[in-house]
Amino acid sequence: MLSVYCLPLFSLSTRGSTNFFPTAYADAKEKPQKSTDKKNEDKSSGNSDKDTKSNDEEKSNNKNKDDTNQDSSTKTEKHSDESNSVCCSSKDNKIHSGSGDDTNDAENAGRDNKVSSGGGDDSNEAFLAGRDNKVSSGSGDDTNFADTAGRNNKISSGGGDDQNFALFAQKDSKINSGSGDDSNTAEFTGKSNKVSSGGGDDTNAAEFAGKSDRISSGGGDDFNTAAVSDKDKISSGGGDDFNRIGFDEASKVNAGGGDDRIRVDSTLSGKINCGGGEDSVTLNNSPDVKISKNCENVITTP
Ligand SMILES: [Ca+2]
Ligand SMILES: [Ca+2]
Ligand SMILES: [Ca+2]
Ligand SMILES: [Ca+2]
Repeated sequence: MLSVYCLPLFSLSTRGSTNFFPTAYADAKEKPQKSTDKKNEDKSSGNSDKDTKSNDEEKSNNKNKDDTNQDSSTKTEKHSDESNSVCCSSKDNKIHSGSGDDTNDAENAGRDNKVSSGGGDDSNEAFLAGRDNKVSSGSGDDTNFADTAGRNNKISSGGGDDQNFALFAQKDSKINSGSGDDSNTAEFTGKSNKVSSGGGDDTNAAEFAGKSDRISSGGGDDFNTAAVSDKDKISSGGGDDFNRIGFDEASKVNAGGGDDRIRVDSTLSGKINCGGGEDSVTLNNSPDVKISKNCENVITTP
């Protein structure tokens, strides 16, 4: 079950918009409260399997509950479309699907889940899981979620036009989206998240995401946003990129080659380096942000 209740606040649909302030903040902010993630993690990190099992039994009505590790279906390569899930077990679940368009879920499933989906257009999710989840999809246009999922999650999506989300996760989530035109989102995710997209025209966002988040978007014409999270760094490489920071402090943008646009809103301090090309910077309510000399056009408001 995909829980697509949180979309990038500055998604493709708002690309180029000057309406920066995230009005969806109030609504979205409520979402983490329904999380049972911390509870799950506490339980799953216990040393006693018996403890974990009894906890699972107390809290779950699911008939498939299981106190042992689960290996869902296909260790062998299949070419048909699969739907695999593990639920309500303690930890160390593995889902592996081959080619074909697959749907894989590790839900309410403790820590250390591994979901890998091979080729095809896949949908993968670790939801209400503990920490240290790995979700990887190969070629094809994939959608991957680590949702309400503890810390140290890794999502890698290979080639194709992928959509990756780390939502309501704790710190240190990593998203790596490879080639293709990808959309990567780390939201409400604690500090030190890393989002890397390779070539292709990518949309990356780290919002409401603690501090020290890194967005690196590689070649192509990319759209990057770091907002409501301090000490962030955006590196957009070659290509004509649009980078935005807002409601930040001590954040940095390195726009690289190409004709880039940078917008800074209500940010207390930071540095903007535009790199080569004909670049433009709009500074809104951010008088103390430093702009390098290689930014040819600077507009300051108010
Ligand atoms: Ca892919
Ligand atoms: Ca890119
Ligand atoms: Ca650039
Ligand atoms: Ca540039």
